[in-house]
Amino acid sequence: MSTMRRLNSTIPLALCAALAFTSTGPAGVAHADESDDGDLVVLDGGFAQLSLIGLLQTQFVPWQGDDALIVSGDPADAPGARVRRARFGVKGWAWGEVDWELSLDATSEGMDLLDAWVGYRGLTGIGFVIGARKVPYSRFAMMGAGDGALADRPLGVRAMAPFRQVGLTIEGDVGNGIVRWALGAYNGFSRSQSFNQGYRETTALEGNRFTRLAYVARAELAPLGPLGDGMPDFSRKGLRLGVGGGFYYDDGKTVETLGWEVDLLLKVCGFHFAAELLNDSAEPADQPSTDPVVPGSVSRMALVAEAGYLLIGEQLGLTARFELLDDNTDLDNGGDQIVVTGGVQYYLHRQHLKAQLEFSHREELHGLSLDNDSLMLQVQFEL
Ligand SMILES: [Ca+2]
Ligand SMILES: [Ca+2]
Repeated sequence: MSTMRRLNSTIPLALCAALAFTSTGPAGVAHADESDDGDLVVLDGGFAQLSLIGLLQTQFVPWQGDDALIVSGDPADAPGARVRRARFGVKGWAWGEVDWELSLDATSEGMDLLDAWVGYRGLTGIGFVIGARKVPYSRFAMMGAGDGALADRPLGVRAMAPFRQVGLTIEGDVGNGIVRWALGAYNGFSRSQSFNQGYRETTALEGNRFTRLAYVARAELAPLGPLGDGMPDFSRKGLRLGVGGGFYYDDGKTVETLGWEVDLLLKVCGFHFAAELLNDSAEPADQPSTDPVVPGSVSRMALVAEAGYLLIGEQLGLTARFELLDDNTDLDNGGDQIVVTGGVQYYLHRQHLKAQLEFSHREELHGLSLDNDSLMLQVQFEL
């Protein structure tokens, strides 16, 4: 919750003041207006409160290399414009003990169910959530698609983290959010053919069909108080630190996958630093060990580090990201990549209305070198 921003450490505040002075000048307004962070449209019906949610992201790619492709994680198949995300829905509370969310996401085929869940919060320190939503695994994955500093999540996270599934989550917190934990059981995950396309998301309406269940757990620590929603540090408060770790086991019928991740998020005085290491290994569920047709086990990893700073008040930001991708740790091939992305962000109303211009370079460490760098402008409106 964005309103829970009380705990501060006082020592870094002096540093904050110094940074704010150098970045905005004597007349600069470094203090954030927290009212811009909440939902834009909130209706209160007494027993229930309801917020409209919506996300519209349009991308313009004036230039990119000839080898860049969406299936490979690049912004487009050819220079031009693309609606990256068009989403609409509602979320809210009822009777002070139930929260819920129902939203749709535009796809090439029409509209797909995105989030569809209800949570029971009637007990202190523990909650139960049923339905389709993101599984509690990766910090980058769980952060809202419109809440990053760069236009999209890291390639490594999109390739490695499971996102939404239908299932049951039990989650809780200790010490007013200093420790948070979550665990759950979900319909099994299903990977796309392409490494960069990662896990498929919604089989919400069809239910579980080709897999068994997947189990996910996550814990995170925020010893210096809440970090606030999203990646950029609009609040410009003193040092806040979050460390987390996630684990999943996907008990597939043909492939069993075990994944783990660790992550870090640090915010201070308009600066943010985020890092995440994701690892998984998949192996055939049944082991006819001598059959050469059955693919052997495969291990993958991705390392992400991102740093950004709000240069002017809460309007102009600079962010850079480094990624190391490895889609098979036993092979040296084109799947071993370094990706460097850098960009400038202009926020008119924080995450509600912003424009992001960024350049991405992908370096294939082995094998064929691909012409897949890209330049992209994204404009976002979020309710
Ligand atoms: Ca490799
Ligand atoms: Ca390249």
